[in-house]
Amino acid sequence: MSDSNAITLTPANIAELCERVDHAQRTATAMPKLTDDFPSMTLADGYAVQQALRHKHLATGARQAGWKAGLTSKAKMEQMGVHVPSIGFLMADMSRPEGSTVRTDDLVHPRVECEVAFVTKADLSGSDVTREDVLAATHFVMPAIEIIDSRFSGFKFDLPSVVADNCSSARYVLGGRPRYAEDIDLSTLGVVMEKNGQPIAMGASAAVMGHPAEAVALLVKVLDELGEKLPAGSLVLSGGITEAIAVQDGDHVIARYQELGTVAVNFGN
Ligand code: 0L1
Ligand code: MG
Repeated sequence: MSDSNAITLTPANIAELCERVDHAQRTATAMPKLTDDFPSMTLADGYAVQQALRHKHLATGARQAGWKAGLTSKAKMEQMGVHVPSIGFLMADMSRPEGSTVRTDDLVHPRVECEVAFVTKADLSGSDVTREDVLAATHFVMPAIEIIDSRFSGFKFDLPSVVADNCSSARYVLGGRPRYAEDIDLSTLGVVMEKNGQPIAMGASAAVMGHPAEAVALLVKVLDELGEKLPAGSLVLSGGITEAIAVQDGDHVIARYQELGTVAVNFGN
């Protein structure tokens, strides 16, 4: 597999893989990694499939809420055996209310991550955007739980396949207390995640590329390579502070953030 920026798939291949991923996501059915059939698939091919999927959602009239950065911590990259962060899109209908119950029957391998969510007030674009640019364009930040769901059987995948699968995006829950970014130290925020009343993962926001705004800057650079920008009013999930924790029917998860309050979600059917 090459990480070259060249698209090698034909438009017909991209359309076929888009349908394959969409079916796996909609029916919660595991599929083999895409590189089993397309071994020379590149990272650019993965993004081409992801963009086709995004356009398919938009064509139905669904609203895009924003984007997410994934695989942003060294621990997460090691856990997943990949070496660069990646991005995915967030549709408004992936959002679930704080304290609600997420259906596990609609998901293949659900796992939860604690993330800082950014809401922007100015457009961000270009290949040289910095952490400072991101902070200046940030309206406020909120605590979030991202529910990721890799659709690959046996949980076996590589970077082009994960990117095509929209970086495992599935659901997200916002909650807690929105704060202006300038009122808190975003690099040292602590978070403790509890599952069924037991602390199960903890970390500090510096785990996300030293500062979560760095992950947002990286996301804008990837968008630039895709010919896109981050419009004002976007929601951005900046990447998991903690490792991803598997969840199942009956689980209750609460993330307790320093300065930002708590976010809770239940899993059931
Ligand atoms: O949100 C993320 O960090 C994306 C993770 C993609 C790989 C996985 O399913 O763990
Ligand atoms: Mg994540």
